[in-house]
Amino acid sequence: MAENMKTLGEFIVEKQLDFPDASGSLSQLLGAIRLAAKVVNREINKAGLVDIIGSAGQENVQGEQQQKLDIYANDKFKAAMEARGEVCGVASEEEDDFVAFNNTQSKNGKYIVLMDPLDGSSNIDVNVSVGTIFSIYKRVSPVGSEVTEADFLQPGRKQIAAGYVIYGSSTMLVYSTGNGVHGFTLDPSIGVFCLSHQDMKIPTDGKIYSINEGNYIKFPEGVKRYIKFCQQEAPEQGRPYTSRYIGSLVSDFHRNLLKGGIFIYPTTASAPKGKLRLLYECNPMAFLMEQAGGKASDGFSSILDIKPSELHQRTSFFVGSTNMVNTAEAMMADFS
Ligand code: AHM
Ligand code: MG
Repeated sequence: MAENMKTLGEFIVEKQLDFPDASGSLSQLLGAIRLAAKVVNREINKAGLVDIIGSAGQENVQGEQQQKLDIYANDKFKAAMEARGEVCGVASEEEDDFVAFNNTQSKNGKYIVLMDPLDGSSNIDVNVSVGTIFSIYKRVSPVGSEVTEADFLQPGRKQIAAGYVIYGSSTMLVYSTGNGVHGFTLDPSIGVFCLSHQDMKIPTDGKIYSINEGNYIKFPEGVKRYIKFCQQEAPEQGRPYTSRYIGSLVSDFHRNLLKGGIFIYPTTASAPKGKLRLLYECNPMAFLMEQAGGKASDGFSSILDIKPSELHQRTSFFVGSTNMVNTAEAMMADFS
């Protein structure tokens, strides 16, 4: 059968059949994410029309307040998860604290979800791709009780699934449950995600480096050396590399995953802990990258081994082709 004649829904069920004891609750949860992704995609596609059909702060034709898209995405993903009862709580980049779902079915849910509902949302105004990032863990608190902060502060290594949605020239959902990374492209004419990228693998070496070079003078010495290394003339090793930086993590990550490359958001003099959030952005991307055969680090050691101490914790982030991350780590070690 042609690859793209398989839907995300069918693929999830097929994978579940590999585990005869599976209850199907993870499949239900992925179904909730798939549904919310389609709803958010519909709104993002209309974003440029907002000034024409009514700007934020005004009421739309149904008398509902127009919401900022990141709040809208947060509400839709949260609602889709609460509706299924598989999830006992959610933590989101959009919320100060985690949200416990307190109905009886949800309290019996096995999973917690961490998400960045609309990453890179400042890019929407200029019609650049944005994304949703999600991360799924089994709770550590007893089933039936109210979810606790400890459920959310687990190291990334404990993730049982992670993924992202990229609202790009095509909308795609890319996810892993720990058995490879699989990508599905939304066919807007039928509203269905179709399998388009099975078992994605990042090349071990790449030729693209992605970093906000405007911050160069604030970077650690190891990062400055690595940038110079990327720019050096060494044709036999494929250098100078190409610089590509969209400023939308999901898009930069997705391109590098397909083509090979490294993305770096280091600590800077003005952001000494880095900018990106460990739980909502870096852990899920690190899980996917390792599943795709690449590497994710804070510059010195694996992102997935960090034991989080707070929900909105930040970290430096080096992610991409294994050999590129290794070289960057070596330079970080030399100048630390
Ligand atoms: P956000 O969560 O506030 O949208 O910020 C995260 C975004 C990432 O998508 C992107 O990699 C990064 O911020 C870009 O930051 P900068 O503009 O400092 O380069
Ligand atoms: Mg973000």
